[in-house]
Amino acid sequence: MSEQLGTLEELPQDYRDDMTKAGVAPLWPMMRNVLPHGAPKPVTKPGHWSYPALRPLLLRAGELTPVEKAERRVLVLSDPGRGTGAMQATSSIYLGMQLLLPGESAPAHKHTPSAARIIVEGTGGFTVVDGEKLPMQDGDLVLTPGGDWHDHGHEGSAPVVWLDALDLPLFVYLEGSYAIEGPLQAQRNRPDASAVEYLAAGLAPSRRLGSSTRRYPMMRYPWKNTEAALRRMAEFAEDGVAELDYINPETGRDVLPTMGFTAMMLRAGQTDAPPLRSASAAFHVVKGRGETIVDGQRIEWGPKDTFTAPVFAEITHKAHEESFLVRIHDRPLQDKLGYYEERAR
Ligand code: 1HN
Repeated sequence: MSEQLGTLEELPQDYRDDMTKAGVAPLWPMMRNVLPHGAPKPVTKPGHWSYPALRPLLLRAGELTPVEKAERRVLVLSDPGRGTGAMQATSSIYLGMQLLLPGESAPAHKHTPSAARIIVEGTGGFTVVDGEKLPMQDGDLVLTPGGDWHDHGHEGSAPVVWLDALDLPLFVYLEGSYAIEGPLQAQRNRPDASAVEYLAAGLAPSRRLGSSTRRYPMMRYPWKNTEAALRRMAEFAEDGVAELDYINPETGRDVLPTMGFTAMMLRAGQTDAPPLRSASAAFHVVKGRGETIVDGQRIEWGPKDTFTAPVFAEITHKAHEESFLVRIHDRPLQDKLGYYEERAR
């Protein structure tokens, strides 16, 4: 392994000028920037967005900007390492808090990035994805896979807020991000698949030769099921944390191509120090209070807060009361690229 690599300043000015004119640059002064030794050096810094701080700002957006002028009325959660306005919360994950007021609707579109939403507050909101009406209740996970038409509506009487997570940064990086707009969708007159075909774990509709399944058969994961499953698991988890991955019920695999979702329950007083992971992560607090140390930075969280951790972050959670968190991460992407990794603490 070579030690110090040569610098740009060591090179004669005329040579540097000639290289610039020719549109080339030497690799060696920049090599360590793109290929640090041992582990990545993330630009991403841990972030924390307290819901009590965001909520009034969102409601003000509701007064200032009609949904027609916004299409999606969202406050973007920018990675502190990249600065306010950055359209990403981690290397690969975009996060935003979206507000829909009673009677409003957000127009239909489809786009290349995939989205998922975790409902933060309010009742009566819904998303229509590919003609399926997906009601939104606190803590529900609702998918909007890339390429699927989606529009949002609100039949309730109080503001509805949800957290959007998209793999947008990847698509922007790939110069592959775009949307197509369309008319509001006709809704099939039936409950969503979580209440029809996939009511119980381990059971899926029987297929006959020639019948097909949808690529995304289940697009709403009701929180009440997740919480009940975590609670039961926690009863037998001894000192361990109860953690459940959201999966596609037909394939058993991740629910979206690049983003994964993992729900976790911590009992009051419980701590958890997961291995260092190559995936970046955002944590959304469905309920509870506690603190998490991310790379030495202490984050004191409460209900509906959101916080982030860069790749390979050292993370220690401590719940002050019984808590439920959903971790949004990019392990599915890293698995596909063949480099997902966990390191012991
Ligand atoms: C989008 O389509 C939604 O459909 C929300 O609700 C946030 C952020 C960037 C690009 C597309 C939505 C978005 C978005």
